[in-house]
Amino acid sequence: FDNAYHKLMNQVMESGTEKTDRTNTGTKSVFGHQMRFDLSEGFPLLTTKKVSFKLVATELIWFLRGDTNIKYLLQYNNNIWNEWAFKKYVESDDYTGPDMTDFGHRALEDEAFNKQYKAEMKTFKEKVLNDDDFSKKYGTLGNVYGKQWRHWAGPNGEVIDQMKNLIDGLKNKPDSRRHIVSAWNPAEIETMALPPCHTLFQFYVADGKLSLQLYQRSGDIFLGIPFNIASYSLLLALVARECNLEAAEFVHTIGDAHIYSNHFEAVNTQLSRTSYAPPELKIKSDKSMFELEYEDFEIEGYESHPAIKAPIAV
Ligand code: THF
Repeated sequence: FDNAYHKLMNQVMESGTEKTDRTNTGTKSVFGHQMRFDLSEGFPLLTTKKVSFKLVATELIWFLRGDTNIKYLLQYNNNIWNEWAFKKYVESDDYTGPDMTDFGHRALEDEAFNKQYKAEMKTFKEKVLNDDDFSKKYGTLGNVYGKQWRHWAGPNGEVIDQMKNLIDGLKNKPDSRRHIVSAWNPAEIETMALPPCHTLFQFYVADGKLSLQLYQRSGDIFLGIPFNIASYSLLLALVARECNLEAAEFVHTIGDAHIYSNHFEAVNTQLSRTSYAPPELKIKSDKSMFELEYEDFEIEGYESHPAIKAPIAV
């Protein structure tokens, strides 16, 4: 599994095009890349750096619950979406602390500012966790994944549960070519903290086996992609289990596949490492996929190189 990912890192490092981006960090990128992961060979949690299965699983459960508020993630000490909620708060009229404009870059360059930022972020997290009114207002990321997957707003006020429709479709019409869930809702892009990177996914049934392909419009190769591979592989395993099918391939198609310029060193470190055998996923419950909790999952035999720290571009 690591090989497919290393090939992508290598390709972008060697022949990617330099490009500026929304976050003003600078990237090297390629357009249009595909990787395939066969789940019968194990679970694709990368081994050439430690990837937190807990963060991946709690984020996916959060999507599946239809939740868009980071409070749930914070309860599991999952901080991967904090910056986007924090950004909305510090840009609002309710925020009266020190100026946090462009906090992502300034925290990296200015140690005094970084201290202030960390203190403000800590207060923000505590308020999201403990103050219900605050959490309702500023813990939410708007109409992101969970909303679109489970509660897409139809034109006449009806609510479309794309995940339930997907499961029904897979059970009743496995050969259909319409097993699609879209997070890209053009009418609601403006109301999202970040337009969805995982734009659309499709399932495919053949010979009693289930495959899943994701179209990801934009992929942060070093920080995001290892999460995305594990997350959609977990989704494939859950949907297969729900429909009594065997999980076959996760096909990962990426539009703008980029490495941020401040990740180059981290990427080279990872490229110098040799992979281990992949772990196995265990689900220790009979509950439906919509009721599963993080505690119901176990990842067995995960041997990996140490984590590699790198800054997230906001
Ligand atoms: N924005 C950017 N620039 N990259 C992304 O990957 C990304 N996401 C989500 C939304 N916006 C994005 C957020 N997902 C990490 C991983 C996934 C994220 C955000 C952050 C991250 O920092 N991972 C660290 C560990 C963090 C920790 O331990 O708390 C890592 O080393 O893997 C793509 O979906």
